[in-house]
Amino acid sequence: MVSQCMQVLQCALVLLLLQPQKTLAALRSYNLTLNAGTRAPDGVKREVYLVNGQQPGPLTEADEGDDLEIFVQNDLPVEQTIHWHGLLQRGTPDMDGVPGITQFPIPPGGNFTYRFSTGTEYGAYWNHSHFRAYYDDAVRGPLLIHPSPSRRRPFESLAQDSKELDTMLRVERAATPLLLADWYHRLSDVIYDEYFKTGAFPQCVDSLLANGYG
Ligand SMILES: *[C@@H]1O[C@H](CO)[C@@H](O)[C@H](O)[C@H]1NC(C)=O
Ligand SMILES: *[C@@H]1O[C@H](CO)[C@@H](O)[C@H](O)[C@H]1NC(C)=O
Ligand SMILES: CC(=O)N[C@H]1CO[C@H](CO)[C@@H](O)[C@@H]1O
Repeated sequence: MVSQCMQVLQCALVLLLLQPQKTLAALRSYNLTLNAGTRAPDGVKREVYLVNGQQPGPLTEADEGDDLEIFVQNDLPVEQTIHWHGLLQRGTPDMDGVPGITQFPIPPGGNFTYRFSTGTEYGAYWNHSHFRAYYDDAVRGPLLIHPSPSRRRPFESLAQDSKELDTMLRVERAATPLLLADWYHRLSDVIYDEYFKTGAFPQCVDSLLANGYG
């Protein structure tokens, strides 16, 4: 009996050790406040929608497997939802941020808390408003999920020694996402209305932004 128990314990221990190296998932909490403001990202002033007073919003980082809890306060005059582009939301489809499909839109003055795990997904993502075309008004931001240390990197074989590999891993961790975006000088609702009247989407944008600069 005792030896069976020991064996079971040993098996459990071996199984634990065989698991891919996994650090404990952390809970990362964020507060996003959406409101309207005036900015001139390419030199031309226009009304923009801001996330925590910025456009695009600040970089959000997490480690693979982390849980995210994001409180969104919508102080815009229009309805909103936030979509975590590319994340599969396995087990949490109601956190996908698609209005009319997975949730009611967040009304002006309302709030919503998104709770989900990054699961086994990692890499460079972005999050954006999923209501009408409001992400064109700058309701978007970069989301970087760092891969678990146990994952093999494609650049590993290029390193001559462990010191070089450490440097590469440090550089990977310090990467700065570059968000490129089409930019119009009018609010997306104005363009949206034109689109519904004419059936043609205006293909000529006024400028291009890189991390919010024209
Ligand atoms: C988010 O806002 C709530 C309510 O204002 C506050 O209690 C909480 O500490 C904030 N969380 C973060 C991560 O800033
Ligand atoms: C979020 O909205 C609910 C429902 O209107 C409200 O009861 C709650 O106080 C709001 N939470 C915060 C932190 O503003
Ligand atoms: C959790 C998360 O990714 N939050 C980011 C979503 O995008 C806004 C900008 O639109 C950032 O401010 C958030 O940090």
